[in-house]
This record gives sequence, C-alpha cells and structure tokens, in this order.
Amino acid sequence: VVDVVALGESMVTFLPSRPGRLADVPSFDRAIGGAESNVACVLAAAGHTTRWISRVGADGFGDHLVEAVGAYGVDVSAVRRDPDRPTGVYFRTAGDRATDDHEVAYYRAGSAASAMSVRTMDLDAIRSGRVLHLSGITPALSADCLDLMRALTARAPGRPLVSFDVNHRPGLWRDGDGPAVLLELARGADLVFVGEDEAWDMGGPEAVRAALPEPELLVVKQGAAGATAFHGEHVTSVPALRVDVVAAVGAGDAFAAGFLSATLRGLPVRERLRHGHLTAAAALTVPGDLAAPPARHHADRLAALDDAAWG
Ligand code: KDG
Repeated sequence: VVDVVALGESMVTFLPSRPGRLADVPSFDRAIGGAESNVACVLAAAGHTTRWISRVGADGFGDHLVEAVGAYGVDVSAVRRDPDRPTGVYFRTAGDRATDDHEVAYYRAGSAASAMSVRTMDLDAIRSGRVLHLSGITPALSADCLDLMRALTARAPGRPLVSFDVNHRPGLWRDGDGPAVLLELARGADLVFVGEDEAWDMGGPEAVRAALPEPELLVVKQGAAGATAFHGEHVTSVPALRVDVVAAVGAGDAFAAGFLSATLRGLPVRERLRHGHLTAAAALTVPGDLAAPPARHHADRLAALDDAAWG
C-alpha cells in the first residue's frame, strides 16, 4: 500500500525570465506545477511512497509532466494519456515579493485532466493509498470533475484518510460558487487545509470551523504569521519561520506535504505543524513550485525544539 495517492491536474508551468507585467515579460522558463502532484513530489523526496493519478494529453507537455513527476520518485503508472485533449499549461509573472501579487494566465479549459470523471478514472486505484490527497482545484475544472470529487469525499467504510486542501482559485470558478462547493467537499474530508484568506472567502475562519464538524483536523494557514490546527476541543498554533520569500507559489503544497509526512509518522499535531512550516520554508525560497524538503533528521531536530526557539 502506498503512503499517499494524490489526484489532480498538473500543468507545464512557464516562469518569467524577469519581473514585470505579463504583457512585458519576453521569455519564460519551463517548470512543472499542479498542487496535488507538488504534494506527491515533496512527499516522495521526503522518503514516502506516493502515486500521482491524473490525465494528460498525448503530447510533448504530457510526456514532460509524466517524466518530471516520475523523476521525483512518484509512481506515475496510473496517469492516463488522452489523444483528444491537450495537457494544460500556464504562465505566471514574478509579482510582488511581499504581497505575492502576480498574474496567472491558464490555458487549461478542455484539458485532458478536465475529463477526469467517475467513468474515466479507476476509483479503486484512487482509494488504494493510506492517504488520498485532493484539492479544491479539481472540482473547478468541469462538472465531471466535481462529480468525481463528490464521490471521493463521500464517507465510506474502509476509505483512506482523505486530505483536502481548499485551494480556492477564484479565476477557475464561474459565478463565484466556489466557496459553497469547497465547504461541501471539505465536510467529507478527514483533514482540511485552508488559507486564512480563503477562509475569509467562506465567511471567516470561525464560520469555516463551525461548518466543518466532521473533519478530525482543520489546519488554517495564516501565511507569514503561522498556522493553527483545530482538532476536537484542542487548538494548536505554531508561528511560521521568518524567511526571505522568493515566491510563495508551491508553499501551501509543501506545507501540506510536511504536515502529511509527520501525520504518516504519527507525530503530535504541534510537530506536524512545524514540519509543515519547515517544508514550506524550503519552497518559499525558490522561484518555482518545488524545492527539496529539509533532510528528515534535521527537520526532526528543529521540530522538537522547545516553544521558545519557535518564537
Ligand atoms: O499550488 C501551486 C499551484 O497553484 C500551481 O502549481 C498551479 O495547480 C495549480 C493551479 O491550478 O493553480
């Protein structure tokens, strides 16, 4: 049994060669992106067995994604190639370091991944890990993808631990119906990650907490301030590390990967949050989505320091 199965769309990502508006950037460097495969890649780099399940086009970008994600040690054997639909791609600008204000241009409508559905996907394979990691990007891709997400977040005996990162991407939702759907899906998860700004789109962190009695654990990420886990009657907050941010992209995925890794290892909630921060710090200091996580023995030593060291 693999530790983590991650399902979602990945794209070839084009990172700007220099700062500026999308209209002015003259050239881009190819990288890979995709919230769920990012989590799988970071977990694989941290020594876990992971599988990424998705659909990509039968094109060169699809070849590249499968090779690049596979090179992290992620099992990509269940990724299906669609001869009729392309692999999604997107371009981004560097944006502002402090505010993370950047432009994104997606070319993913009608992509191979948007055809993921309960008919085109092997649900048993998707449920075959100890943890199933999903995000709120998938339900925004198509009506079929939303149905698939509803099936995967339905509570059923023997299912894996379902981890859900809200990842509200307003640009992908029509009519602003994202927050309500995302809350509905989150209710079916066991572990929910939500950014504080996303929680405000849903009525605020307290409202989100009140709307989610079922998940065992709700983690609210407060950016540079830290993260707070709500679990039963307990509330655990851990401040983030102070780092010189190069680009925030991928940091949320890295946080989830660090937290999940510590969860798989049975560590207490406080240490799970700290592993989330340590892994996110690595991603914050590179321009792309993916950075090598800190070595486990270093991360364990840092996560075990007393509260004073964590500010
Ligand atoms: O979390 C990083 C992702 O936002 C990025 O890789 C692209 O998955 C992506 C998306 O749909 O926004």
